[in-house]
Amino acid sequence: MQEIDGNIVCTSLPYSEFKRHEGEVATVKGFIHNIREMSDFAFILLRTARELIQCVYSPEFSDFRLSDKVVEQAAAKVTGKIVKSETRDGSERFELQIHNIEIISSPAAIPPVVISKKQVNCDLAVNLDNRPVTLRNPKERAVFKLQEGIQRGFREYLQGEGFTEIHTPKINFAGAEGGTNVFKLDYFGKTVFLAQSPQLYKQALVPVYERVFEIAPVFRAEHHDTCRHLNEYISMDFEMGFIDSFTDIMNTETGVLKYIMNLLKTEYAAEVEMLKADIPEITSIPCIRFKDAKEMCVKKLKNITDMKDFEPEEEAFLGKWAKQQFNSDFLFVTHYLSKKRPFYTMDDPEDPEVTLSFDLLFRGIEITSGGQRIHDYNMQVEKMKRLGMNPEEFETYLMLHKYGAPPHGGLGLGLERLTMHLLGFKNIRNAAMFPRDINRVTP
Ligand code: AMO
Repeated sequence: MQEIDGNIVCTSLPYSEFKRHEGEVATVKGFIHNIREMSDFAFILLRTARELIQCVYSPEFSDFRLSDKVVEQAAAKVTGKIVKSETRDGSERFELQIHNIEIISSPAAIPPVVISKKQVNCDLAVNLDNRPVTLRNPKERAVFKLQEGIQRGFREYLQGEGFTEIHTPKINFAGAEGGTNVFKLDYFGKTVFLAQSPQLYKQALVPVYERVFEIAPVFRAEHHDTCRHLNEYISMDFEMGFIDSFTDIMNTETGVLKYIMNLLKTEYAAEVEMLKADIPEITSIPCIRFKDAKEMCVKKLKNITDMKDFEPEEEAFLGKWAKQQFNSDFLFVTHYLSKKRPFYTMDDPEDPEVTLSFDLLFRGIEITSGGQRIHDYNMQVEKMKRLGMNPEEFETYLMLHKYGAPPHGGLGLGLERLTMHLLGFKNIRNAAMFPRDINRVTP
């Protein structure tokens, strides 16, 4: 913010500053979001980076005359006096009494979807087809501002705990998690894969930095079209060395989530309020073993056939159970079956049928997988062979184990999944800025 001849000039004078500058003249740059013309005056809402500023036009206090250039979505420089007014319920509000509007840039067409109302009222598909425009709607953009807060919280908390931020390659010679859901790519005549996760690299960096984290896109060639799967999503991963138990990872995740929720309540309060986000209170997160959770699901739900993993309805049931029993929106499920976890997962020495792993359910849906990894070279090679894998294909991954690794573990947390359930969305696409699914690669 600059002051020139007593006139405050800024691209976006935050509304919180208006009170302090009452009676002064300010110039604010933004987009004309909405115009409501009355008989002898008009309300013009100016959309700045994070707010809507109410501006009032009247020939009484302006030499300027509204013209057909003053239209919605025009980029404008509005100069006016900051004055106090009242909202309908009688509370204090500040607005700009327009002295002048300078149009900086004019749109060539009117938007294909109405974006100047409180929310975008159209089909999700139409909303997504027009994303560059619909994201201008304050409620739509608030979703991704809040998402920024989640990533910021993840980063800030982990940095405070001595983690180093890393970036690992997304074009890889081998798919990290294995299985069939990898995208193949022709790489100068060679077949390579898009990263399903940073798994193998984040582990390789444990002997380097001890504690690392990454926030980055990952790619999953999911062939099904569901409300909770994307083909590209943002994975928030961390990996930590010298752990005493896999519960160290769960404790770190609890700390991360508490920090994130607190940050959202404080620094993203406007978005939380606008989106009516239901921010959970976290004290501690209850835990249940997979076996016990499965037994409970089988007793309470009908037609459970898969005894090795959970169906979505079982997760939903467990979510409700955690709420009733512990008043918790979160539930850790631990000790998943060895058969169902990836090759790098550490088996429980007390019962090798199960692993030292966990998932975190949030309001009845999985948002995280994690666990302790194998750090011993012979143990890892032996497990790969047992699973029919060829250790020679993982030579660079196995350097981690061969040249000395500490006990370590980590997790992957799906950003869109967490956002979706914080905001009560039925479809994960609402929580993805430019979603990629089986039918959508644009815009
Ligand atoms: P996993 O494959 O379970 O584990 O993924 C971790 C978390 O990522 C999210 N997620 C998805 N979100 C949107 N669309 C998808 N298709 C999708 N698939 C997964 C979920 C899930 O809990 N390497 C391990 C993590 C680790 O052990 O560190 C992994 O990627 O929120």
